[in-house]
Amino acid sequence: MEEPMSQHAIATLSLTLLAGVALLMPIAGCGARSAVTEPDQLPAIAELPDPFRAADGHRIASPAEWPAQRRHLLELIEDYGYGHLPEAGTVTATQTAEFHDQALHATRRTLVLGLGPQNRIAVHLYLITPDGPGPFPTIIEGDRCWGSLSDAVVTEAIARGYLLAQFDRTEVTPDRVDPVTPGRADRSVGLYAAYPDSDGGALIAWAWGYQRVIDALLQRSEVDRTRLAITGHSRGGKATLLAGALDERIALVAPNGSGCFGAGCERQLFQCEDLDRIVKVFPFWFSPRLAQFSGHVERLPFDQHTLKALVAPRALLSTEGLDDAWANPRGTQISFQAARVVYRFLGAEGKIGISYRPGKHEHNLTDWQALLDFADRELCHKAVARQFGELHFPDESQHAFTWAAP
Ligand code: GTR
Repeated sequence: MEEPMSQHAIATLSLTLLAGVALLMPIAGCGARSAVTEPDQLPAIAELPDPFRAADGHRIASPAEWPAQRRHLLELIEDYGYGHLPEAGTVTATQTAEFHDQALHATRRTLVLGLGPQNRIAVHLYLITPDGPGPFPTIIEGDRCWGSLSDAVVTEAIARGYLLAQFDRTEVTPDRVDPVTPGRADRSVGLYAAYPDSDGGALIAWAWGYQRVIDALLQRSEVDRTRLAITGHSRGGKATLLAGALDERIALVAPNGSGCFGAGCERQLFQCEDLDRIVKVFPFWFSPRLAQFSGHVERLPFDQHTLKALVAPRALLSTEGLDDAWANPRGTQISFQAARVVYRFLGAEGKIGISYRPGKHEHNLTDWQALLDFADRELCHKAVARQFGELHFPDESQHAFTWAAP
């Protein structure tokens, strides 16, 4: 006959079970969770997934439940899409150059940031600060790898009173696959040399780069910590939206021409890039888990309106080229409309915008002017004539999603 369990044995067993449960708990920002449903076990969802559906299946009822729902949605995009953010660590900043640009009425500075373990990842940061008393609203752009900001953009932004901060996201992690581990971001240098076991792809590493630049900027008195904006183009726009979804310190998020896994849409496709193609050509941008959705986008538990909703109620503007078909401008409108339902639910409908211009895949002065107008309105409370909620394509939202705000 079995011995009855003593009180002590029961207590010990409960503690062991508790410890076992704790091991399965999600640890935000500290690597992959151990208990994640495999993609082939997830339900098929033909329409854009309902952003109000909580982890236990209930629909949230009020904005008071949104912070918890937001954490759930963040887990979905990290677990299945982009991988997990490595820890923040500390940031060092060393100024290497400074000169006053008389014609521009601004001071140009170059800094070298030291990021990651032992501050070993060197990232150059280029600041252009308007003359006059700060603190200034600040716009961060991470595409220095594609060249410095044009004179026209710099002149207009400085004249409107914005501090510009530019860096090269590929100094955080290069835009290439690891030579040894197929399909993963490069582990030989940069962030993933420091965190080789991370499940993150290049996009979340670049988003991490935006966050560390913000850490450095927040040490500077000329930067207005309440008026931080970020922007980037195409793959840099995907990283921009992701950083904006992750980091609530960012007041305005402005991805440009970012398409598939940016401001686009994975389920509403109009002769554009799709999940199957992007995980084949750029697997190292993502968590390895995303490739398991190839041929089964309907199992993806989020879509790009989910990332946009994660920015709410902060300001979000996507700027798009009407002829940039590969980036899915028509699907981008649909995901804008879906995310706007969440913005409305949170009482912030006017803070999500979309701006189309004629033309193709570039980040040009027209895009920047739309961003500056939006920033003038959202960050500087100026009256602005431009509208940011206009639809350019027929309204197809009723075919794309049937849910409404609770
Ligand atoms: C394309 C890619 C797009 C976009 C673009 C870019 O090759 O398919 O997703 O990121 O590159 O970054 O310019």
